[in-house]
Amino acid sequence: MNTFGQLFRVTTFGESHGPAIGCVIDGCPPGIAITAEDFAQDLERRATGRTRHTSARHEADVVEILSGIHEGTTTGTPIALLVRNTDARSKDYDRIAEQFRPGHADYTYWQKYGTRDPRGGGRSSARETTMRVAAAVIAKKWLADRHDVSVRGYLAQIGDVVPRSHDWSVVEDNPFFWPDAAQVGELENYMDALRKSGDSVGARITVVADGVPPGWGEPVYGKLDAELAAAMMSINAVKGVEIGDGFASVAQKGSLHRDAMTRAGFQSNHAGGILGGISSGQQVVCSVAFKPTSSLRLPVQGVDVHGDEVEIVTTGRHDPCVGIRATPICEAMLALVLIDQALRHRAQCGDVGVVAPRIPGNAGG
Ligand code: EPS
Repeated sequence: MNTFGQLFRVTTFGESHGPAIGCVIDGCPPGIAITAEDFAQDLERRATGRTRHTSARHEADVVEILSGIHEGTTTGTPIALLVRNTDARSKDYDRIAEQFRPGHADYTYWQKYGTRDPRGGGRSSARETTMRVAAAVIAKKWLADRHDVSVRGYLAQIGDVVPRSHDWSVVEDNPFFWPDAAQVGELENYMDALRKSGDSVGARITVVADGVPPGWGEPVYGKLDAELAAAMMSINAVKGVEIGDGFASVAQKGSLHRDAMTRAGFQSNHAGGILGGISSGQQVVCSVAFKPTSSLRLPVQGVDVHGDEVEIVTTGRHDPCVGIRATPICEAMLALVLIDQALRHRAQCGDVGVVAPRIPGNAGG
């Protein structure tokens, strides 16, 4: 399945080392103003090769609009977007074409399909996330224009390093999307040492949506939190998703976890803005755990396609921490879930309108 969403449906296609990757968005509302610049900004935030801390592969990542946008406005017809691959170096994969990198999808793709495109991991490459980010540029624009909803995120942990303070205004000023400017030097040193060691490390991303009105999300099988979990889990290397306090809720008492309500607003946001699968009007808060990437130059015991035991060494251009550039990807999945749920809510409950009393959703995450 390469399609995501029910009413705002995104289908992505393409491999990391093929001629191009792309997507088709069906069900996009008409009248959204979109410029090439809108795509460029978010694609640049996600791209490799922009700092020494990510893969050195330098893709131009220019979006070509093939259909569905006329004179800077969506027309309501299918939107087709294309990004050409310009810096694939397939010979890097000659050596491991017949091997399964431990911890990688190489083995499971082989077991499922009986064949695979080994160049850059083919379809299992993080390169596929480019098109999610591109599609979400349109989703973010609609959410902002129609509902004043904004989506943003930051790197909340890398290895065992956590931010000592939180300032949204510095997140976009450093290559890590890190909210504590005083720690950026420490992170640079951490990443330099990690890269030299040949190893990789995991990370946690937190994404939030502000301004989501109460009512988005379907209460049983299409819960907003369930769809967020599925959306985040569909990103390469993701191993965990939390909504609000997530796994910390296990150790909490109900008297702490419930978010008290007054006419002036909610008093806390342990729930992460979702109750019973439906948005409460508070900030929607989602945290995502990324595993350490598996393509390492450090040797590891493995098996090849002939069933022989081999020592596997992966050279080439790889991310020592895929979480470093995952903030825009998690934002994208949050935006895609929200636009789809908003359109579904409009379809079924658009006539209901605002119901009293409406408690201000002013407590942060
Ligand atoms: C990736 C390996 C590297 C990354 C790639 C993801 O590329 P290559 O396949 O050429 O070795 O650069 O990410 C991108 C190209 C991208 O745009 O995100 C991997 O193993 O997943």
